[in-house]
Amino acid sequence: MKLAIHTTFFLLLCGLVQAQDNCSSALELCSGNSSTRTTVGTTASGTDPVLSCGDGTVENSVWFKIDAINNGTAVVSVSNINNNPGLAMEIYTGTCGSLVTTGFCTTGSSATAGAMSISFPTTAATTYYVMIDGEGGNQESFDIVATTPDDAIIARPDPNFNTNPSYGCAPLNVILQNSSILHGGTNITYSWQIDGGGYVSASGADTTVLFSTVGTHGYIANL
Ligand SMILES: [Ca+2]
Repeated sequence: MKLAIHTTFFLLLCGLVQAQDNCSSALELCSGNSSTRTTVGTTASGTDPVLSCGDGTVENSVWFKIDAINNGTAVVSVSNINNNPGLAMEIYTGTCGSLVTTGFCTTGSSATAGAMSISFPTTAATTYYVMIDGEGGNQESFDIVATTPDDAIIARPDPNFNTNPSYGCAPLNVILQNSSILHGGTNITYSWQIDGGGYVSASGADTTVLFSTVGTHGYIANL
């Protein structure tokens, strides 16, 4: 008798991003993970750096950060800016309270089709802080996303795994071989769900399962 192995995936990383009022609580922009945020109700902080463009005054900042994993290019795009004077955006390095501008600063409003974007070079293992500020105290929601054309910033893994063997006689030991491609990140854990049961944590990226019953079996890998 043969066992047929059926594989499926489920992947979860990069939780919802929530904009934060202060640099110290800036939340990660994971590549390609678009989020709707707002400057409504946010404030300026004494630790906010100088705004180098637009009205030059920080009024109601919200904070994000981007972790570079390679030298390359990062792009931060903000859209759905419905008001005028709209929003300003600047990119910094360093640590909160003593940030240094990268020199990249721009503004966007309803007069710029509701969009603004900055493309900047990254250095591996560097954290970049992104400040979004309401021009003239403008309070409104916006969409923000960071992307990279060359694997420069932290991103979701590309999930994949192989089954070895994919069929055989019962009882059958099957190695679930993880072959996911990671794009940065820390504390990554792996777990497996077999035939709709509970998730079982793996000690590493791979795991071995003994199948005793004949039929088609399903796996879900959770990163
Ligand atoms: Ca703020």
